Amino acid sequence: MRFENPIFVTRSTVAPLNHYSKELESVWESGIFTHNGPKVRRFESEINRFLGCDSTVAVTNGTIAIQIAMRALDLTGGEIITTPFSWIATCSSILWERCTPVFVDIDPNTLNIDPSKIEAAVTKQTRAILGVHVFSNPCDVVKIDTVAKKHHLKVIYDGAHAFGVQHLGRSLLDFGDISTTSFHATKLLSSGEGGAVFANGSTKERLQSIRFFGHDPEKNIIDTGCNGKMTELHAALGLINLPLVPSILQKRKAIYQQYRSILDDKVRYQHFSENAYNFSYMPIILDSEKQLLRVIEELNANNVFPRRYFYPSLNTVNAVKEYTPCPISEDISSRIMTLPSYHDLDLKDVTAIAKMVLATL
Ligand code: T4K
Repeated sequence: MRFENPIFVTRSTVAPLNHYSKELESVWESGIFTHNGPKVRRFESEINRFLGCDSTVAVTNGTIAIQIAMRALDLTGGEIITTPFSWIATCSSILWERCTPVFVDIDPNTLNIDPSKIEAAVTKQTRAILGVHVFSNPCDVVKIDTVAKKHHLKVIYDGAHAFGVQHLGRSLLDFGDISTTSFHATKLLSSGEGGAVFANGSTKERLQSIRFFGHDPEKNIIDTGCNGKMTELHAALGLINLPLVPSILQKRKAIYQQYRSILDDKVRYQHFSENAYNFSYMPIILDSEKQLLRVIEELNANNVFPRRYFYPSLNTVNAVKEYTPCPISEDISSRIMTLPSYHDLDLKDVTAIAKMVLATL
């Protein structure tokens, strides 16, 4: 069966257009489009309420979120221990901040940075650990925290995928010195482009200042900032989409279960705890890259477009000057892909896609 219309890896879930126009009326009335206006402040407090925290600082996107986090912790110029299995933004943010990424290989089951290998990578220049909750699967935050404390390192978690996940009794985005997330159009919660940094106390105040040219609330210049402000238009989109998150979570879980019920043990999956996962991605691990490419070719021929998240392994990209072997990440990267999953994807279509994969295997 060939789908008439293309099925992409994901599709933005958005509230009806008239909800957006309604939300925008007050923006048009006030003429306030940016500078942490009422929509951004309400978006932050609604996220706090949703996640059960008080730490949200909305920013332009999930990439600037990581960069602002690094600035707020004064990491510029240091070595940052990180994972090679992520989107390029994790690594490019480190390079953009004139830091050196030091790659530590991943656990082949969780697909997150292997905490037992971190300590061996610590040097006198190490300033921080930057972990990624891959596909929303929580890093081993307890072990990472222990190593960080022992060596006086800062911890940042890139939680671009991890919105809505609760772990050890609180929001997964409330761990580390700073956590970050993304509200890109492809994410569980979309504001078109957008992101947030999460921290408490003086770190939160510093993040608020850095995103706004280094101003304090009275507009005195107290820091070297940048322009990382979310606009009122993006916050308005985030606000109308936030109430959809519980039903998106439910639907994505149903899609995940449907794929697994058909693919069964014919492919491998990321290991995760069902209570701390948001099912926003549907990663499957094949036996080899050759098999993976065959499956992709077959799906493409049927108008289905999965994505190779994440490929290539970041320790191998040109921008990274020194190659450090990370055999597990390089191997997984070569044979993992994510299948289509989004709110209005019909379970019948999921069944058909899963059967196409099976047929190719
Ligand atoms: N850290 C991690 C671990 C990340 O995964 C990311 C981003 C970041 C940091 C940085 O966050 P941001 O700075 O992006 O906020 C996508 C996203 O651009 C990117 O946000 C995401 N991770 C990455 C994993 O995936 P592409 O290049 O795969 O997107 P694209 O344009 O191919 O879109 C995929 C499908 O989504 C399309 O086929 C259709 C659908 N789509 C796409 C867009 C742009 C929509 O339905 N609406 C849209 O507006 O990167």
